[in-house]
Amino acid sequence: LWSLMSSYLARDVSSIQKYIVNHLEYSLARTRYNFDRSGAYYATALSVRDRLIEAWNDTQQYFTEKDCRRMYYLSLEFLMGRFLDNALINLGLREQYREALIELGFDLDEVEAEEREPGLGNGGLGRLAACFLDSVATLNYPGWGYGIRYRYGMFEQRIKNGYQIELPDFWLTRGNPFEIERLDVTYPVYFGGSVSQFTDNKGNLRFKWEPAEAVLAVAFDVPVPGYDTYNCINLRLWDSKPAREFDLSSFNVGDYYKILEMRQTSETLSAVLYPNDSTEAGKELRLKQQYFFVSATLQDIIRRFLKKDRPLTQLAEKVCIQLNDTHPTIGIVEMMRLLLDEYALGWTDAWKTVKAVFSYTNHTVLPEALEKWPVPLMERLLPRHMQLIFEINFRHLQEYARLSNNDGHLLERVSIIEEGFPKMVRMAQLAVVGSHTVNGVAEIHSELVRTRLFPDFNRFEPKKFVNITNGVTPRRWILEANPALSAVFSRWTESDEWILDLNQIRQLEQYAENPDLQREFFEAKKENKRRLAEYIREKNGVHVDVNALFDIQVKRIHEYKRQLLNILGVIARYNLIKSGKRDLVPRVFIFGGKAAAGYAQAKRIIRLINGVADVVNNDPDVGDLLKVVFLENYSVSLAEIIIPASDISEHISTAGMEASGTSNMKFVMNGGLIIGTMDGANIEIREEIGPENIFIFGLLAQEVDQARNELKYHGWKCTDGRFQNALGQLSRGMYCGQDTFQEIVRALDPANDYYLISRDFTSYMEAQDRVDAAYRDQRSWLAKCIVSTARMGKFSSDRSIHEYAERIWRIEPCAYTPSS
Ligand code: DL6
Repeated sequence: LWSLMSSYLARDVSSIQKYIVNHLEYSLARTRYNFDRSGAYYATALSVRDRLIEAWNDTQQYFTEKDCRRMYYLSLEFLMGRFLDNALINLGLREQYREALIELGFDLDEVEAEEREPGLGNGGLGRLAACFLDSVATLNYPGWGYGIRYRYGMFEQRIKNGYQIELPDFWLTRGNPFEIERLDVTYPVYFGGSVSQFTDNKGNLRFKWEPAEAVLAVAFDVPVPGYDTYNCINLRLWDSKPAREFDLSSFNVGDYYKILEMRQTSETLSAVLYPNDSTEAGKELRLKQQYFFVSATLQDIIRRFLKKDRPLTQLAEKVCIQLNDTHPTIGIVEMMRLLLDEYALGWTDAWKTVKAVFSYTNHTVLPEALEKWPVPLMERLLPRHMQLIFEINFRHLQEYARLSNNDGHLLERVSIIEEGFPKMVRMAQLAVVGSHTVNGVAEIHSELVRTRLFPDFNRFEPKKFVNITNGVTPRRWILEANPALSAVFSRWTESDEWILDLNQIRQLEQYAENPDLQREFFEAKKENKRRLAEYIREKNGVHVDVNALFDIQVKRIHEYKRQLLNILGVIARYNLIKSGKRDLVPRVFIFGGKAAAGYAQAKRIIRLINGVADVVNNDPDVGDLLKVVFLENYSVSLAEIIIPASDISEHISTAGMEASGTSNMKFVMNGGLIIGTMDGANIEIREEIGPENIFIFGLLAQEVDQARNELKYHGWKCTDGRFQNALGQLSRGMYCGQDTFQEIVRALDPANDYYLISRDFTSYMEAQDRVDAAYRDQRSWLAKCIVSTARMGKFSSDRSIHEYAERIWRIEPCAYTPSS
């Protein structure tokens, strides 16, 4: 068997062709007469998957042999983007495949475009998880991702008459060639029922959960290859299927249709991804999803650990688990249940183990995004877990009572249970109590986590709180998205090392004024702008001039991200042109992003942007001086076209509200400058690239509270004529329908302007003037772009992952080489 299995797939072009054609014939059952582009995609993808499986098997076997300490990244979202291109790049086989396909009559880029992107995430948090997996694999760390295989990903956004329409995203219509269904890896997951007590044969009081419902979790594995390494790690996604356990009892009472109904309900469990930014509190299915995924994952982790004969008290020596936000926090309680009820550990040992295993990343300080679950719901769905939460809380409060000399107010704040009707379980408090380390995702955010979210915990356990600033993978976000600039990096650093060590591009800084490098930078940008302009022409039917300044804001539509401030600035610019001013820098404002389906105000903002686009783009007085474009259905693959084409991108959240942002990093790495507030990672980007290379405006986080008070109670009002003029136009319905403008104008009233748009408006416009002035001097602009890009090494996710590995996970690289 070994000799049959151990020959590796060849890497030469003609072998690759054979593999592709083999899949065409035997996996797809097609002939050369129906070898179309879609067939070419599937056959190519399956041939690549074979290689990934090869590397995956060897890597996993090696991790097992070495018995290395492993990290598991638990996340309800993984926004992976398309697989094929990324896999070919990481395997170092892109050119061979390109050639192989040419001879078969296909263009690799076109074949890659056949792939339907899995949208298994909302935005930054899910994309961060994907970047982290790329870095974990590349740096040879023994880690896995765990998540849910949603059958419906993030909805598909269409724009109809200026309004957002949501369509279901059934991304699996034609299957996913990059996953492996593991019918041999399944676990039952239980819900409901009751808890009974008994005394075991050692005289200890024990608890037994007798659930009322069962579903089966089935594993789907997605291999994640590292760049320039043989290591290939795993993203294990759970799908829900009906379990047979309770079928027989229903069958006995003759209710055949009830069985079928229950079976169908089980399948809906992993059906749909929930939005993260509308108030979804109390969604029963969401809580069930969280528990479903966590329960299957922990059973899987424990089974793997116990393959070697050893006690579970040693679990923390070999296993660490990172909670990506609070969504998987019920895992802390599930681990306690497993250790206490299934493996009969005592409380002290079990709790010590749990706290040594888990760590938690916080991704938001927005109060409305902090998860809470009603106690009655939790009692009904997970009765044993609710008992355990009360017990964990009781012991935690005893400890904090001792530490704080019985400070009642403090105890109320640190309690996992929030009093009220109904009582609520605070998942963030639970995550802090059950973890050994809590991290924020940028310096300012981690400071706010310490001082605003968890000041009492920070007072008594300051060492628990750390910062690890986010990062993004240069493989997808430079090498794959921007071949033109990648070539410039390699030429001017005389090597490809920057792909694995982004600090290498610092070498470009010394040539910032060099006309040759400037020309190459300029040409690369121009090529990327052309690509985007072509996309805009095709999708929106709008012609944009590639010599204009491309000003881009792409991210989820949310009031705190302030797309409204941007579009008010556009209106002011339009009015300036209408008043006869012609010597402006021509600009194209490009927007993209989805609004949560239930978030009415965000949807109105989309309507307004499209309304302004309609007026501006059709006004003959304006010409190429100003264009406005809203690109529908923003996604990872669209981001790969948009980001490399920016001259300026906007990261303009109300200070203190954006935890980090990660697109800000991608834009600067791709040779664009940014306009932004002192918020999230903008602050660290400014530190790295220098204040002279970033257009900062607006209030600081520490000024925000007072500014809100001034607006609400002390009559502060924006007297800027441009702002008032724009408001007047909105009120007259110049850009959009009545329902839209009324609510927007109301939100901009000083009494309601929570996001401080009116307050930051003038400062924003001044910053935009500085952008115009800087852009006019193209040589100095290019020098700024070069210097900024060259200084972005810190923001590689490789740096973030090294920090996590060293400071939180304490794991070591474990690289497999095929000859070893
Ligand atoms: O850390 C990744 C990403 C940050 O860059 C964004 O600033 C932040 O808004 C986002 N947070 C979330 C939180 N969602 N929930 N719940 O998506 O995380």
